[in-house]
Amino acid sequence: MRLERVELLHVALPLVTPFRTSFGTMTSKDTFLLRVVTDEAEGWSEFAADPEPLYCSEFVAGAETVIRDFLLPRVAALPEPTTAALAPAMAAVKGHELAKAALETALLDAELRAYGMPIATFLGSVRDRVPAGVSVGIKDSLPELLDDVEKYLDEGYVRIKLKIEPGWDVEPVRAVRNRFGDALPLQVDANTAYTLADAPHLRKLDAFDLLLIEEPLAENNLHAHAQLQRRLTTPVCLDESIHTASDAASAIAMDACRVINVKPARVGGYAEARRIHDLATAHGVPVWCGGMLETGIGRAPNLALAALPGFTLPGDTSASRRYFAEDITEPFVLEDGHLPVPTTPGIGIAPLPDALARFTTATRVLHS
Ligand code: OSB
Ligand code: MG
Repeated sequence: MRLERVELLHVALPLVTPFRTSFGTMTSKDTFLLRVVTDEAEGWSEFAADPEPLYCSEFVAGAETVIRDFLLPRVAALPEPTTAALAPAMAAVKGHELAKAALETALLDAELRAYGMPIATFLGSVRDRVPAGVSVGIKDSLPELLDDVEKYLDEGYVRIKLKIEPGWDVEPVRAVRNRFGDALPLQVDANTAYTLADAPHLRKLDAFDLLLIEEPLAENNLHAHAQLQRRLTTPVCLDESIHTASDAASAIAMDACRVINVKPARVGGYAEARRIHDLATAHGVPVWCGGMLETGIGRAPNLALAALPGFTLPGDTSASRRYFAEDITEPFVLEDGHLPVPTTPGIGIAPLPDALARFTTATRVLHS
């Protein structure tokens, strides 16, 4: 496979409703897509983070620079830019997992298309559809939250995740439990908003039989998460703190988490995501597939990953209309609480030319 061209397309898609978390409020998905052209096939990917480094340290303009100046030159210098060769070639560049994931996934898409192989087959997926959960943002009032949760349950979502922060935690969880009952699969995500001093308060959540509490403490503080886990019966789940399979190994060894949110972008791509799945599964630690409000380009391969056998908890892989009135691809539609795993070669989806033209704000040729 010879790399002939790499394009970076800035896109901006309005969200159907603002999404508020402990780190900020998003009203649109502003990111970039990568399009690679090889002598055998074309491939697509989506950068998962945002214009501002609030969820993680990476951000759109930074990732564009890192890909253009540091990652792509190393990849273009490879005699054969196969997916397997990519991570070793990029390893000298520290961190920047989301930027690396974008480049690796676009080339993986092209490589798999050249082989005629769906990503689900490549990864070892065992299901043709996956149960869909939904991540519900912080609201201005409890009635507003209950209305939103009710709407999502009516649509068929099988699990609810509530975003929490100090001042919006025990009461919203109590309100949702009171209204929708103890059988509802329910979990919370703090996006690093608490400290160990909040442990007595967070213990109050133990009364509500939550599936997990996601990233309650500072990013990368495995020791603090392990100390918190000792004081909670609710399983701690890590998101932001897991950047590599090695992080996952440390976290499991320290009992810093009993569940892992696997976001392929956050861990440098699908190869590393599968390693984390394998490692966690070998330790009896359940994993689930997180989300970053992706367009269909990022969502399609995530659905394939979520169909691996160790993904035993519903993910944040919601239907396209939960995010966008119009997506950049054919939309993913919820059916009986599930989304289909793409079956065509590569990531199994591509932008619709019309929608792409309308949502693209700038195009840059990075390599030709
Ligand atoms: O912490 O999981 C998170 C969205 C953007 C950034 C971080 C997170 C999220 C979500 C929503 O919780 C996941 C989704 O629906 O894509
Ligand atoms: Mg999270």
